[in-house]
Amino acid sequence: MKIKSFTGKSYKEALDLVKKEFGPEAVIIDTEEIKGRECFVKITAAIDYDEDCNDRKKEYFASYLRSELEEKRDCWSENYLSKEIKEIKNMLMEIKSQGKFNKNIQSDFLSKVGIRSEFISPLLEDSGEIEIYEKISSEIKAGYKLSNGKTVMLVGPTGVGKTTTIVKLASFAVKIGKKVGIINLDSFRLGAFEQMRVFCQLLGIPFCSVNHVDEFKDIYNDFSKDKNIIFIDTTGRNPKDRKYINELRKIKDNGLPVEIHLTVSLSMQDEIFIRAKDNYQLLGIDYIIFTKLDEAYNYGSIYNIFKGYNKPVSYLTNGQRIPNDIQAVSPAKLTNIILGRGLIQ
Ligand SMILES: Nc1nc2c(ncn2[C@@H]2O[C@H](COP(=O)(O)OP(=O)(O)O)[C@@H](O)[C@H]2O)c(=O)[nH]1
Ligand SMILES: [Mg+2]
Repeated sequence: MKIKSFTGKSYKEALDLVKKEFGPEAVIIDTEEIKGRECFVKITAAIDYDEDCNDRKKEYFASYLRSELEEKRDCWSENYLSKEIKEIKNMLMEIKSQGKFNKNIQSDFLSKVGIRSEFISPLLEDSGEIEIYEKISSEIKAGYKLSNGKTVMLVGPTGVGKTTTIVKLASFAVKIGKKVGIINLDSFRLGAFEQMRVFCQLLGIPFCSVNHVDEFKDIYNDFSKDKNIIFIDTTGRNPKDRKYINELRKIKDNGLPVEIHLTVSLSMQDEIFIRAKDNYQLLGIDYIIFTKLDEAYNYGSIYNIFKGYNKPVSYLTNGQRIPNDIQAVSPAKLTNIILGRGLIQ
């Protein structure tokens, strides 16, 4: 309990002083009017005041503040602030590099589908995923129609599937009512002639063999007279063999209306065909056929080789079944295949 007297010129003035110091809880104990030269009023008031309790409260509050400050002290330290600023900076950098980040993902994706590194950067320039698709599909040329008057010659290394592809195409042409003939220039390889002869017998397709390119023109003119479409199967020899390339060249040099389809197997490294480009181009490649898609893990090589030769893709083959495993495709479908999003059925 605390007791104190307050004096004022009037009762009100003294009471105001009581209220001010003791608050509304104050209890008036005594009031006295003191008269003299000047009159004043003395009020004695008391308040229930637990000093100890107040001190405990103060101490509790002070320790609470101390612990709060202790806890937050790190927050205001220079290290803490610079760490925070660094984190914000990193976040901003990450947002800024989001574009670059996406580019890395796209670049990884394109190399996974087998597109060579030299072709990846141009595809990524100002490109999102849709733009990459659009760039490839607007760039790549594909599609072919077997029609009357065509002479289709397949060239390419041994074992890529030239003979098999010709048999597939010839059977298809027969099926749609075309008069077809096959000329074999593959007599160099033991058994190649026999293989083709058996196929032609089975399919009822006229067949002839040319042993030397110099005889070709005369035999061709005679053989093609009553036919709509002629297929020429060639020896698969090493494209580095310039003599072989020069021999084959004579066929086109003779002015015959021959379309040359370079046959590329996806089960072989595209490097082989890219390095052989100069030699094959001497032949005057008109189209590219990609074979053995069923044996490939990715299809980016189609784009790589297209970029090397810049010739339309006439056919894709995806198996050994004759005549089913072959088809011509549109640029859109081929782009999906290259990007691993669509498969040839
Ligand atoms: N898996 C698969 N094998 C094929 C394909 N095309 C051809 N082949 C096979 O490849 C091998 C060589 O084919 P061939 O036509 O003799 O090749 P060529 O030497 O270029 O005439 C044969 O066993 C064919 O059955 C294809 O698209 N997929
Ligand atoms: Mg062959």
